[in-house]
Amino acid sequence: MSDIILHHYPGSPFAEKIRALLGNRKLAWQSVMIPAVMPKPDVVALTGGYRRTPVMQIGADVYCDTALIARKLDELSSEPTLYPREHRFSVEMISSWADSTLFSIAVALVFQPAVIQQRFSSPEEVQTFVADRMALRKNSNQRKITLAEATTVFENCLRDYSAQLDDGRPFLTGEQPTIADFSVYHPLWFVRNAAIINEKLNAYPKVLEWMDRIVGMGHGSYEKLSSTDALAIASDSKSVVQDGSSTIEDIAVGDQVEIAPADYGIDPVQGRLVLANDTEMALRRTDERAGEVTVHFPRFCYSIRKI
Ligand SMILES: N[C@@H](CCC(=O)N[C@@H](CS)C(=O)NCC(=O)O)C(=O)O
Repeated sequence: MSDIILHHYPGSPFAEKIRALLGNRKLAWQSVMIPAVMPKPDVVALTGGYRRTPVMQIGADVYCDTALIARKLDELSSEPTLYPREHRFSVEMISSWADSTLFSIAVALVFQPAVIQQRFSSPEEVQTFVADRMALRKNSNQRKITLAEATTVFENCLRDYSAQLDDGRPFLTGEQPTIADFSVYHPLWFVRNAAIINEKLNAYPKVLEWMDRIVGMGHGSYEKLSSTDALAIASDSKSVVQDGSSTIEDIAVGDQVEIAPADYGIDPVQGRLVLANDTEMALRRTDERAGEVTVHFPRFCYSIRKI
């Protein structure tokens, strides 16, 4: 059985980014279904407070944020890298833009009242979801994109991307898919799966063909796992991370720290710092049910402070 465990739910675009990557990387994994709204007691037992979706677990190591999860999957697979040296800067920049700006544009389109009402079966469900997402955005520094702005910018993006695909390239930067393809794919997947607005994509067959190339990669082979069993796996395992070093001024390995997303879903996680380098930070914490776990975060877009 594979050691990779993905905690996710079907409708999550960021989870779809990772499911598609698992297909592309030809990796086997275990699938734990989690709630789309709080409370998420089993997720929080693993992460220590981080609530966003998806989360990847390998034994007693818990990886937060798809920017970091994608890098880990790249390391674990023998497929051609998603971060080719000759395009690395461009694909990292496109990926970062798509995961933040393009995703926010898709959210503005998909969460407009007419579309959201089609997603849920009762007004109560709509209310619960909207209240949960308002809590997710509490203290967020992200600018809220209006529907009018999102509509125009989304159309511009599709038009320009379609024109770029006119030269017959199968993927965004050429013959091979890179991380940029998967980051641009998931917000478009979100729109394509939404009622009413999915028609927007029909005018761009080249973009749809490119999406279908990613859909065709599948999700890799997976088996279902319960969240209780995932917690037991964490508690029976030992983290692969040993104390490393810290590149953060005034914060050393061994210090008690608090790490939190810097954009939204700002739920802090506390523990003992075990490593902090240019791309990743990790802390160790103990939970009654998950045991001793190491929780990993990207360096970018996460705040860290000594407590
Ligand atoms: N930067 C994060 C963003 C993750 C994110 O925003 N995920 C959405 C779902 S697609 C989320 O967490 N929504 C609230 C929730 O699932 O509780 C990442 O790349 O993983």
